[in-house]
Amino acid sequence: MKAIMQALVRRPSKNFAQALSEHPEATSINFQKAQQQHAAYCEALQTAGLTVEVLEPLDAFPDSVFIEDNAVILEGRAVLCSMKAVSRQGEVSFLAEALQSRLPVLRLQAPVFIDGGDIMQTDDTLYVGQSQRTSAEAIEALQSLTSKQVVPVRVKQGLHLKTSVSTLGKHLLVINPSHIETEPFRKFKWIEVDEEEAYAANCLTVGNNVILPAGFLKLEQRIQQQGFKTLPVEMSEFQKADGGVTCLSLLTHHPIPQTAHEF
Ligand code: CIR
Repeated sequence: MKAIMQALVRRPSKNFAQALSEHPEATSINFQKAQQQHAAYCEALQTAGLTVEVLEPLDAFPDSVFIEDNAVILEGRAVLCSMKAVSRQGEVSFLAEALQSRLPVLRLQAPVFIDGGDIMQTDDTLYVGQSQRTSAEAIEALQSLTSKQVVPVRVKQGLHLKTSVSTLGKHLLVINPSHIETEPFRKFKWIEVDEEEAYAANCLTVGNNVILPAGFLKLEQRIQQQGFKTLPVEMSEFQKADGGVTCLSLLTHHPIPQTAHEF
C-alpha cells in the first residue's frame, strides 16, 4: 500500500442546528442545506486530490462535523485533543475508534486543553493559538510530542487561530491581522483579508488547490494571482455554527486499508 493523503470527514449530526455558536444567525441553521454543503465540500476535497473517508454522524454531538478539532496528526501519530467545550468532549473517543487501527493514537488530558482548530502546522513549526479553547499548558504538551518548534500565538478575536490565518505553503499565508498576533509570522509573506471577507481567512490548501468559502471574490482573486487553483464551496450553514473549511476535515498521510469506505 502506498501512502495517500486522506481526508477524514464526519457527516453532520441531525442535531447540527444545536451546535455551539456565537453567530447572530445561529438559530436559522438548516440541517438539509448543511448536508448538501457537506457533500459538496467532500467533492471539493476529492477534486483537490484527496481520498475522502466519510464517518457516520454522531447525533448526540451537534458539533461533531467539525472533526478537525478532535485531533492533531503529528509526525505519524494521532494526538487526540482534550477539548474544553463540555458538549464536545465525547466526540474524541469516537474518532479514536476510527483511527486506532491505522496509526498510533495518544490522548491529551486536562489541565491541557486544546482544539485542533488552534494548530497551524508548517514544515518546521506548529503555531498554537492561545484562544478561549486552548490553554498555555498545550504548548509544553505538544512540544514533548514533536521535533518541530512549537510557537504560541495570541488569538485576540474569533474562535480559533485558524479562524484568522491559513497557510498556502510556499511561505505564504492568508491572514486577518486584526484578530491575531502577527509577530510570530514575520518570516512569511501574506495576503491580508479585508474586514468584510474575514470569514474566508480560513481556507484549506491541498497542493496547488485552495478550498475556500464561496462569495469572497477579492480574496479568491488574490489567491489565484499567486498561481493557485481555487475551489469555492458554499459554507453558509457551517459559518452560522462558527466553523470554516478546515474544521470539516482531518488530513492524514497513511496507507488506506482495503476496507475504508471511500466517498
Ligand atoms: C464550536 O464552537 O466548537 C463549533 N461550533 C465550531 C468549531 C469550528 N472548528 C474550527 O474552527 N476548527
